[in-house]
Amino acid sequence: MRLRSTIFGCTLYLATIAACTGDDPKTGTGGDGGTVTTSTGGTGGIGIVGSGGSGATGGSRGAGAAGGGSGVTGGSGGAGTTGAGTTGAGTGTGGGGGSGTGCVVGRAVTDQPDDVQGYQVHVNYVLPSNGIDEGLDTNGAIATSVAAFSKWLSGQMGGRQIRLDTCGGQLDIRFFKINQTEMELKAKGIFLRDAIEEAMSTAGLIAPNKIEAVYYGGDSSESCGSGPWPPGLVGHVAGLYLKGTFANPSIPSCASNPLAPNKDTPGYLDFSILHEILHTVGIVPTCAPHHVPSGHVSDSPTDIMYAGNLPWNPSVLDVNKDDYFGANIPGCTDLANSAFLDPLPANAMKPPGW
Ligand SMILES: [Ca+2]
Ligand SMILES: [Ca+2]
Ligand SMILES: [Zn+2]
Repeated sequence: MRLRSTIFGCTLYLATIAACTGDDPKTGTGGDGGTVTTSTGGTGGIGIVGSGGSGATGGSRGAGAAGGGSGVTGGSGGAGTTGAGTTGAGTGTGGGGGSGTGCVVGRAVTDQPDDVQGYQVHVNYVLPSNGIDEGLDTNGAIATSVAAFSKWLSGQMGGRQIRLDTCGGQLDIRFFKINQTEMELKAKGIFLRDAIEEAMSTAGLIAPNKIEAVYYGGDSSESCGSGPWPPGLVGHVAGLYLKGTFANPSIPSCASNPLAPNKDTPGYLDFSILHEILHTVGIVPTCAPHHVPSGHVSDSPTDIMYAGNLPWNPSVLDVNKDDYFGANIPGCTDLANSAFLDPLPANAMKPPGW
């Protein structure tokens, strides 16, 4: 079924991951023994350690002097044996890496093992096939942006948190490249978000219990972000379009806005991706007293969900708490009851249609 996207006005025109204990893939300089995902000792090459097991399955890859790739200490135990890669033969060294978490250091191309269960926001850095890779997933830029909006949101919610997908205590960010060019995707117009969701869905990258927050490093013709808005449009991908450019020269490019420089200073882009995440949860519902189409409020331009003619200057989550956070309107979607919150509210609600 073709999902129809909704464009949200609101002038949305607009670190490095620390080592996980015991599972530190270190890029080798030896021969390329091939890519492995789980090593049994001695296999050369650069790989990602699987969840740290014990004994034979959790062994380490060899640190081959002559080219067996570099070692990854994975799991506990698992003495390596001599392994042969495609081009290099490595000698395995023993495991003893402690309790591996299965988290990678550097770029992850999978949804890594979750620290917590339940509904959560998983973060992605997505590029078109010919997109410029700025390494935002590995240089701390996206992690800082997420830290900034989530800290701000927590402050607005009295210490409650939106549940983020983490691995080994660090934000889990997945890298994904879409097999379509930047221009092909830009040509989708208001359906860019749908195209991203479709590509990720086809690749099996959308988990039923997750909002996939996408930092897209490509162009957009319509906005700097968009999101689904259930129940009218049910979806999992909330998109931020970092390189959006517009036909109207009076509208600044999305890239004229920087990502947050630190966790205490969320800015336009950081508020924008949060705005789209809140849409994805079902905010603002039509039953809210200040609702204006589609999924916004009209009562103040300081509201993160504001849309209207005034410049958007987000600094408040639901001004007067009467529309979508703690409004307690029977039958109305309310962020305070969302299953995405930590601690989990009593009678926690999934987004409508999930
Ligand atoms: Ca994960
Ligand atoms: Ca309000
Ligand atoms: Zn919006």
